[in-house]
Amino acid sequence: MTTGSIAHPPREKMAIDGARLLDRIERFAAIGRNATGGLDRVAFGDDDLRARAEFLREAAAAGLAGSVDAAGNILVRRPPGLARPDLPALLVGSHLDTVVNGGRLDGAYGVLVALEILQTVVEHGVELSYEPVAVVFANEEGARFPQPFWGSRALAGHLDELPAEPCDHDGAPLRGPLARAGGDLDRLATAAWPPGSVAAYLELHVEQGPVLEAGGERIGVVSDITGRTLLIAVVRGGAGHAGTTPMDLRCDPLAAACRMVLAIESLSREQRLCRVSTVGRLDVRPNSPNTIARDVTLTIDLRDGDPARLAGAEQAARDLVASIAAERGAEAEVSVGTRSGPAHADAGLMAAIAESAAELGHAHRTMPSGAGHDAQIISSIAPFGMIFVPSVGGVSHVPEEDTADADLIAGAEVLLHTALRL
Ligand code: HGY
Ligand code: MN
Ligand code: MN
Repeated sequence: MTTGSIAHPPREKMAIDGARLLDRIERFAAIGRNATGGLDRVAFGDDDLRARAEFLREAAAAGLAGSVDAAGNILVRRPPGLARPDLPALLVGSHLDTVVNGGRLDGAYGVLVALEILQTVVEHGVELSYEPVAVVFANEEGARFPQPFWGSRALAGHLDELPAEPCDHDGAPLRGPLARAGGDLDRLATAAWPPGSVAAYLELHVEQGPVLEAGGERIGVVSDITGRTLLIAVVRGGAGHAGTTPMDLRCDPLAAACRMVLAIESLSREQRLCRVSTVGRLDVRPNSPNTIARDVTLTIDLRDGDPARLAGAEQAARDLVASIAAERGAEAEVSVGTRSGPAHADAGLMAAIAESAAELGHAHRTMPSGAGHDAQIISSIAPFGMIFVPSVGGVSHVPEEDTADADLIAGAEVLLHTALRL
């Protein structure tokens, strides 16, 4: 993407309202906070709905125009009379939903900066080369409804990658909760943006890893986003009494699943078939101390920057589930939760981010993302740029997730200057 800006106040005169941003971050950090300080704001749950409503209230109070599309994505635009719908959009955003017991910044930071940027542009009477639109993508994490990147897939028109009747891990349908959020499963196709309508997508996010903190840089210029495959394996055995069923007559799916967990870890740790491999969720039924389990569901999260390695790791995972189940006389079936290919950031946007960081005096480095992001889905319809700020201790998806205020503000300033460059 080439950069070239039209006339507006000099960049050095433009600044976000840092106090306003930090205040919003703290207020949203309280929505869905649990007793241990983590956030349980899983997509389309009550707390997610509260955060979404609050975001729309903040946008309205700032004189901006908020709306919700059929996928449940929130879109915020400049008010009528100012907005230029004839221009391609500069989409800026992230997500508000969290994992279970997650952190206050993963996603929320990016959407609150997007709101701040839009408000700042309007307050300064700035005209950009593209129409700025803030976006809150629905269900990025897939923590309850295992269709991660739900909203960005719909906006990008990837409806073939979404189940017709999505359900959560317990089989509860998405239809109702989506409607409560303002979406409409029957009109999902209307959420797709026409080709050419998005000039670029920018996302600001906490790094969620240790690289920037260890290197002493304040800004990460993301070059690539990892590919990710999420498989759902169901292992079925024979439930029974833990005290009376002889060991040689058992078909214990939980014991089989435990062997699968270690074998999945080995795919990356020992065999190096992919960069990382994780079983993060195990659902045991009936999950009773003195009952041999009837069936077990496990999630298999595989990641790598190379699609061929990812495909090889997926086949190896399928093979090990089948062989361990067969050894134990259990049945097993594996389905795909999601597959998202690796994505490369746009070189022009990377350069604009790096120039903005340098102009603002922030040390920066180019780096890949081991986490998945909506940007990799949007990359199929528009060039993307992604900015990281350091994560304290390199941790995320935990209550301890944190970033220094100065870094939070620096990231927002770099994003603003990047948008002004386009
Ligand atoms: O799982 C991920 O990489 C991201 O946090 N959704
Ligand atoms: Mn996350
Ligand atoms: Mn995220």
